[in-house]
Amino acid sequence: MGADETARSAHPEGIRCMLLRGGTSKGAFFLASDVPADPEERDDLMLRLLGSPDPRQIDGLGGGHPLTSKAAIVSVSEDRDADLDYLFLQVGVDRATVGAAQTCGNLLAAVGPFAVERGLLPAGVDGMTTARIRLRNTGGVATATFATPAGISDYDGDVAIDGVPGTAGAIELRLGAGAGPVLPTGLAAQELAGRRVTLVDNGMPVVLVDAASLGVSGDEDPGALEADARLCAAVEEIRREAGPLFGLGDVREQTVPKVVLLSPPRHGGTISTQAFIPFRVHASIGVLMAASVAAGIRIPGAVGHDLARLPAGPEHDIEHPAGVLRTRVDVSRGDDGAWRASSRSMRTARKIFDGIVFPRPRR
Ligand code: NQM
Repeated sequence: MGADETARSAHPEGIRCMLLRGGTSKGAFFLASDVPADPEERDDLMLRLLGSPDPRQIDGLGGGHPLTSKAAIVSVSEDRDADLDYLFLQVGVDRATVGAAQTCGNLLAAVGPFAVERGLLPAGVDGMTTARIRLRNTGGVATATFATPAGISDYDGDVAIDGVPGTAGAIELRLGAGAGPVLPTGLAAQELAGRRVTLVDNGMPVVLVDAASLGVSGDEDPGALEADARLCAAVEEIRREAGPLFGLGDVREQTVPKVVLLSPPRHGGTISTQAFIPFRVHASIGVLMAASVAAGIRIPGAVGHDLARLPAGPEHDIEHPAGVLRTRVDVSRGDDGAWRASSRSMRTARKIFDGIVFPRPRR
């Protein structure tokens, strides 16, 4: 390879990478020490590794959908309260964007097993390992517990999650109530872009809207919702007004907040959802999105409170286009009047490949 060509590809020897499914998403996992520390260089590399921008991501690892166009960067944490640092990157599919404004609860499920594989975290002595994971995107700390028999990550098991064929080993994810108030504006409901909405954040900033108020039933196929230009415009108008109220500023190029359309449960669950993430409709629902929905609908006066069949206990069955996501969410109101919540969810993960990935050359 000539000097010019080496400069263009910048990484002729490739980058160490593990592709893992985490929950209902799939992403490329890297050690922080294997990728550039400079955010601009790192993001450019991610676009070239995943094959963006291109609707099919034909020249890279991405799968042509936001749920399969993700990356995770993991390192040992310097924070006393955490074992690992996890930076999530949402790589645009047909846009040359790399977003760090949100975390991803689905890929979070694979962070612990990946860290054990790479020797960042010792496996627990009793065949189970618990990792405290700092979510570098949002600042919180999550706890993941997963099986490591014989000291290695074991993905096998008999747990099925809707949206993923077959079964795998359980990974329990917990997020504490510490992060901040669940209602960022302090209001259970308010009007945005002419619609009654609730802004809620229990791990993921989400806007709750009654599907009927947007003229849909909420039972449509995700593809049909994406094809409804009038609906997409109304959702995006709400989202852009909500962004600054979450403290996110101008969110036109960001993937948060998400907008979740709510309707009454149809399959014996708590509530039915369709999540705009935000330019496509989720094939199921994100873990932290589900936790945020569950926290929001428990609050009297919030959008969805009257649509839901609320359980007596904390287990909420959030219905989505591929089935149901069960999340345990405790919500309480403090002496200061602010609502706080925590969540516990079960996910699975699987190692798909471990090797060297070669970035597309710089153009
Ligand atoms: O909400 C999709 C996903 C997510 C986010 C997205 C997530 C979560 O399902 O916890 O995991 O936000 O685009 O992976």
